[in-house]
Amino acid sequence: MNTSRFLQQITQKEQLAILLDPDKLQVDEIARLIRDIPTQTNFLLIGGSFVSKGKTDIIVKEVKKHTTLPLILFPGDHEQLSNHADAILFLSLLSGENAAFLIGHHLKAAPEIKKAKLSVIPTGYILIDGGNHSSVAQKSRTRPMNPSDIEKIVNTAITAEYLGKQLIYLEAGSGAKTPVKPGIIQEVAKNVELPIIVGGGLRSRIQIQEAYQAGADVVVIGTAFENKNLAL
Ligand code: 1GP
Repeated sequence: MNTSRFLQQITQKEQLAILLDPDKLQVDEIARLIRDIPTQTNFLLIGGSFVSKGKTDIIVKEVKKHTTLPLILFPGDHEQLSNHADAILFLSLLSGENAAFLIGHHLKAAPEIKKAKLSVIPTGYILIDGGNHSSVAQKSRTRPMNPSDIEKIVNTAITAEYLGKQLIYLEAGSGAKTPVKPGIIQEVAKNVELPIIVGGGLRSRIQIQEAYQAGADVVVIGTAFENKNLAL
């Protein structure tokens, strides 16, 4: 499917994405895991900060056997690719100034992505402090943005739009103590035209509803699903 149609499909109002981290999964548990995916789920993200080479493709192939949900790569680096996925979030970590995460991994991955014919979704990825030392911060060696500095967060999102990104991902980090606050989502939504994904630390129905009401088009749940702790 072409990228803009795909993007439209996955960012319709109030979408729910479940994140699977290949690093934490074994092939023989995938069938059961897929059965546990909430019926409201619109698509799956697959990725993590620390995934060994080749594991992503193994897990993607297995997941595809058990579900027809769209499957989108959410890679922590250039090695987390699979030509069996439907699309890839081509993430630029705009909250930090580590060149490897702004263009480095991208350059290494581009020829493989081209061959794989994935839909590529240019995504402005913004890490906001969620109260713990997130794996994204560790892996990228960048500092998250201060949630109190809403102006800078909004300006980063506006910059993402001007850079031609097609999606904004507001990330509090996996297992965040404090998810991205509705006030931040609201200000970003007010100032950019792009669809917004929000993830990190969301675990309750109320938090998810608040994120949607504030302007999130997509909410991502990883840890709460893994821990069977998701209260929808
Ligand atoms: C992490 O935004 C995702 O990259 C999901 O976070 O694991 O805390 O749900 P959680």
